[in-house]
Amino acid sequence: MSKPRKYNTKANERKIMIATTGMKIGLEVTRGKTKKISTLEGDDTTVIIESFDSITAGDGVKKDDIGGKAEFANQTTCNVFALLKAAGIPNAFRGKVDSTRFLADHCKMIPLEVVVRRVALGSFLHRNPGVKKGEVMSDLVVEFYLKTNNRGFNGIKIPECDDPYLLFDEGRQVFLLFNPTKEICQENIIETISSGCVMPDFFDVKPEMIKTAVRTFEVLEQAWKKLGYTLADFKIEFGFDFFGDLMVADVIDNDSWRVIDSQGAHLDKQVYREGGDLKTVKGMYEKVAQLTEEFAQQTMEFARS
Ligand code: AIR
Ligand code: ASP
Repeated sequence: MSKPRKYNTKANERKIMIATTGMKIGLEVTRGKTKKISTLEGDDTTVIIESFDSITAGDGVKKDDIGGKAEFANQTTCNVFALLKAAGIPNAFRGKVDSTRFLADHCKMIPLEVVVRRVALGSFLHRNPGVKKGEVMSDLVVEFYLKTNNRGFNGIKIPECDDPYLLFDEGRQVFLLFNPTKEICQENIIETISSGCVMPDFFDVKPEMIKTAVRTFEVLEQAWKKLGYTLADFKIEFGFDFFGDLMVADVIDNDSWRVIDSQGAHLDKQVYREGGDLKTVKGMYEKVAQLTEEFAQQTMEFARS
């Protein structure tokens, strides 16, 4: 077994665990399709993230409730972030509160989805028609998508699709947006927006985001490998904590990645996207929640190294 790398834990050491007894929920910060994020009364630096039983696909076109999913999602996220913390990857996770909720640093979120890929699957195949499904890439691919809402971003209308694929033109300090399901070429640019309207100092932060996204992927890839599975790809989100440090934030659960066995069978949301029955889907989420409990063991290995 290869020795895990050591990461800089400076940012993590600053974290203070807070007692959850007597904790009062404050205002709702945001609500997504599968979770809600609220502040704590009298504490601007902390949020509580609660998972729901809902599952969606295709930008919410397909939607169901699966009893128990909230617990599985919360358990998975807590296991994942505990491992990342042990590996020294700066992340917003503070600790599990109960079966469906955890505490995290209240971060100023960057409105981007960062996808890292080892195996060519999903939307990557649409954009790269020459690549074979399931091809393993020796160099990880890091991609960015703009998080949009109802086909818009900060008042800019983007009628073509939500969460467009994003390329950078650093010289002009702009983002070029594309429909993720179409080939990437000049004619297919759906919008050009100034990077400043997404984040003023984006190009200064971009290298650190890429480095952290790659490290995060490598840690989780290794963790899944030890259990006999392949982490094919994942989506993570970043934010800045109270101190202005860049953190992996939000959640990382079974909706966030593709995990496949040696036959290429999915343990993740792909089963739902492809029309699997809800009982089978629930079984997958439960299995992933249980499997990621093993990450705790690996957390110890990081602690010993
Ligand atoms: N993802 C993308 N948007 C939301 C999520 N959760 C994840 C998918 C997949 C990876 O990002 O679950 O693991 C790449 O998705 P796609 O569809 O671009 O191939
Ligand atoms: N996350 C998106 C949704 O929930 C797309 C997907 O995962 O398929 O609709």
